[in-house]
Amino acid sequence: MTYRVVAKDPSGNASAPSNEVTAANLPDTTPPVIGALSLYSISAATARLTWTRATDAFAVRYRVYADGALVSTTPGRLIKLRSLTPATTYTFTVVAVDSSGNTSAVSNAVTATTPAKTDLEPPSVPGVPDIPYSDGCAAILDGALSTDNVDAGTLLAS
Ligand SMILES: [Ca+2]
Ligand SMILES: [Ca+2]
Repeated sequence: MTYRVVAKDPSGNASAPSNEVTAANLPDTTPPVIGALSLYSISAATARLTWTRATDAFAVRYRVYADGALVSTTPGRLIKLRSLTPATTYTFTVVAVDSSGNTSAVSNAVTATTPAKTDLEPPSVPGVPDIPYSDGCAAILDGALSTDNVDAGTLLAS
């Protein structure tokens, strides 16, 4: 595509056009520079990782690795990994990839050990549900809560 610039004064008088310049759509061949990876929190089964923004002129996504295996790809800078094994040491790294597929160097490695699982007691068996309303397609279940020794607030029905 070619461009010229024309100047106009407040009275509407226009200059002659400038010389012409041509802008090519240059491919992005510059890889991103990865930011610093750090551990935000860890539990027996989960780890939250965060990192500073990679520098690149174009949109980057981040590939997150645990022990060298790709576990997630995200455009954000914070991730929660699930399904980790308790009492296990992991080494996490992240790589930035720009929209042209150029990859950064591997970030600093963060090594962390998940704690042993301490809550070994399952929630109580839910009570028999009351069904105060049913139209054949949907039913409302009532009065069938479980209790748990650690956190009843996160119980999930299934
Ligand atoms: Ca780039
Ligand atoms: Ca429990």
